[in-house]
Amino acid sequence: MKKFDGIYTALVTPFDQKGSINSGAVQRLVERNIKQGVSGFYVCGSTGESYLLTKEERKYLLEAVCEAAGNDADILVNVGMFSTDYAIELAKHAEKQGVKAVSSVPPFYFPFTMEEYVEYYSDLADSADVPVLLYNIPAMSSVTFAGDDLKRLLANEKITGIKHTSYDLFQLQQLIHQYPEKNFFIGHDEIFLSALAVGAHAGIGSTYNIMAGKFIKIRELFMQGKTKEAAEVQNEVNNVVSALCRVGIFKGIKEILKMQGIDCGYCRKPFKKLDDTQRAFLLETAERNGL
Ligand code: NAY
Repeated sequence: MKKFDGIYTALVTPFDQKGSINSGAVQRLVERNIKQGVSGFYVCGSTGESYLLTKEERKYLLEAVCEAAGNDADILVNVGMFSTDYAIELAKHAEKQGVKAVSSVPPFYFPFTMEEYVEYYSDLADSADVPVLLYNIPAMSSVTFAGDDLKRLLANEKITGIKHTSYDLFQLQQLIHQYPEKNFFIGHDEIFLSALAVGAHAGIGSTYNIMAGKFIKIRELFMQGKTKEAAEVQNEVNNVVSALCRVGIFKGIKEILKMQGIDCGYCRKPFKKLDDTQRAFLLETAERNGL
């Protein structure tokens, strides 16, 4: 089983002025992140506005990212939506693109039973020859994987890990200890250092788009035992995350990317554009924290 290590940028989806996917910007963003030292990319996540994309756009975006990354990065992709068939179609497409794993949010909107979620993930695991990562994001999905349900899910050899987008570090620590052979990605950038301290080896994050170098530095300092210095870099990260949370994370990341020279357009409606006050506050915070 592949063990994932390092940081994986949850890519934004760049749009051009007409609102179509901008493959040139995809390429620039992917190349810049690879130069900064990321291990790979997480495509079509929440950050990628995947639920505002059509199925064809999701496939096109994945193909553009795979082409831009070549053999220089691992590609992971979220295939989740409402239905099993939809996710299976995307998983089969992803397998053909050579991704290293597919992940999926639990099917949402309808309140499915845990039995149904468990069957969903085993259907997905059976559908394509590619490892599956569970996506634990209770704040958005209202589903928390734990206890015996998780045991059943992780007993499936093709389910090789979890993207843990939760602030519950107690649960993360226990899981890492109980399932040493599986992969655990921390999905909240603001607790990246804390997650390393409880044994996480990898992260998937939206703010890596704009500051991958800071996360790589945190990891390096942590591995050298320099936790005080690592905490200082995490503090800079958190000042930016805090400003992003105030104005809207994905919209804000796209504004900062524009400031950094990679125009990724605006998030799709119903997201609104930042107003001038929000933009000035965000960019000033970003600059003050070394971006
Ligand atoms: C996704 O699907 O793109 C992710 O989950 C990436 C991880 C991000 N989670 C969410 C829900 O946005 O980077 C985090 C998050 O934006 C950051 O920690 C701020 O809370």
